[in-house]
Amino acid sequence: MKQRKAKIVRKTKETSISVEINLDSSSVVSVSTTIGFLDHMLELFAVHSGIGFKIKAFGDTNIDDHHLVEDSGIAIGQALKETFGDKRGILRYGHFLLPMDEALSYVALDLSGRFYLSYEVNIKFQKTGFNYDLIQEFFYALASNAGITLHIKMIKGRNNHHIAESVFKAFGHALGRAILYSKNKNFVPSTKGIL
Ligand SMILES: [Mn+2]
Repeated sequence: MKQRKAKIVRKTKETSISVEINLDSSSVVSVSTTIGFLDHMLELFAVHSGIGFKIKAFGDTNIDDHHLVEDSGIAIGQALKETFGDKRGILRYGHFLLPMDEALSYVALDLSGRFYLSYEVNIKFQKTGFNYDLIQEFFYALASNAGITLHIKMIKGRNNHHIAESVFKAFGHALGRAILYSKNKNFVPSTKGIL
């Protein structure tokens, strides 16, 4: 069977991003965005989803991290959409409840082709370090470009880093399940016959 892979190169005046995704190979994970925290989260996502994932990104982080985080989400979403293809034979749905020490998050998703984001993650504002508010921007950009119905809910948590990890890992596991092949490889998993 043909491998489901895609490469997206996206350049604007603000950022420059190259993303490669291979749903059928987990052998390559390479992450470099110049934002240490984003690298950490994307690596967790990639390893826990079990997909092949490469990203090289840089941009106007002298302003702040907003453009680069959002544009990375856009490029990853575009690459995912291309790898999904006609979604023939896949499970389509995935969900996962993931503990990270005291933090616990739940992600449920549908590779429906329709975008929806429900994001209920209560991360406290902190003055220094990564702006955790951007995580929502990232998932909005990713899900809207990939056509994913995505529900992300933090059940509990205290430490911001742990909460963020639980969200990215849960997303990885949920996506890793949705892209798996079902028993009937010729079946598009919709009563409409198309996704
Ligand atoms: Mn960590």
